[in-house]
Amino acid sequence: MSNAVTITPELASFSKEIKDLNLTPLWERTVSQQPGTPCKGKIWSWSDLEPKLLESTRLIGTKDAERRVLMLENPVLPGTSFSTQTLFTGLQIILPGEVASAHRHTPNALRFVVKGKGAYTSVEGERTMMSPGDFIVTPNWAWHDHGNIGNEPVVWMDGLDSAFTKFFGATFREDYPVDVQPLYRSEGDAIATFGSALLPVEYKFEGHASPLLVYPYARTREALHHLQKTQAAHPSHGVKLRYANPANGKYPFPTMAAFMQLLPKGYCGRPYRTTESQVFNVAEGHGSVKVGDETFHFGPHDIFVVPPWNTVSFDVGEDCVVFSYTDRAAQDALGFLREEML
Ligand code: GTQ
Ligand code: FE2
Repeated sequence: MSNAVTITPELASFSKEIKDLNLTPLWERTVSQQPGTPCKGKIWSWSDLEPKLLESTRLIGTKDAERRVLMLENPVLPGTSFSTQTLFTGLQIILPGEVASAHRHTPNALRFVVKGKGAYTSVEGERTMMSPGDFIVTPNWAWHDHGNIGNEPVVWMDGLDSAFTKFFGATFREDYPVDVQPLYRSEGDAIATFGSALLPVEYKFEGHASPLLVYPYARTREALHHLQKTQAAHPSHGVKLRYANPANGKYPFPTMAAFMQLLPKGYCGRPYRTTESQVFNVAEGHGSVKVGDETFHFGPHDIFVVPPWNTVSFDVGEDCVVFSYTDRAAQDALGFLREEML
């Protein structure tokens, strides 16, 4: 509904008078009542990203940078660190022998491993090796540090809900007293405990984020390829699975959802829109995606952003596997989520 109030001279002078009292008449507001934001759809191609990441390794170390991250900012949000109004997207690179020191903070973080082998992340006393395509969970207020014990650079994408902590005025962080936190769980404990649709007999979920620290790509990929053979693809999403918190079947974070989808060779998807902010990272394959009025051609490791209520449709000439994360968990919990196929 837009207002059609005729502003009489009396109303105009009334508005002027109350301004000094920090009051504004609602009948004069011009804010949009439609879904969506000023954010733009955008793609960052790996051919632009990789050289800049490598260049940054020659200019700064993890000692100084703490995290060597290039933030992907929406063109309408320069200086904010955000790729949409609700999501942070960064690309982190770590060289052999480097350590990214231990800290914790109120924002939740997810990692999607892009390229390279030999890096680990340690979360609350458990170390996990990172492989391309893995989805990794760093819950709010969990101590975490990263390192590279291999012999090549390792790159991953960071997705944070720091826009939420900022919005609420609840951004806190703390450094661990030493660079590398002590390990008090064995590598593989989380996946053995929570990664097979089994739970410890007396387990009660009391956290906020998924206790499964890593969702390995090999398993996700196999599931998608199996399902591609046995069932019809969704008209808009192809074969798409949601990463679940194994303790409650919900989202891995109270704010963020994550997905992996397989778009089979020749797939031409129906346009779809959602109130979610969506960030995609291409794991495999080349194709194109239409976001609003723009068509982006994508290949492996490209990252693209679909702001709320922008129409999105996929068209691929070969099998593509695409990771994404969104603010769906928060919107679902709050009752805001809306979506439609067009
Ligand atoms: O790896 O701990 O991209 O704390 C931004 C903030 C990564 C991290 C980011 C962080 C991290
Ligand atoms: Fe962090």
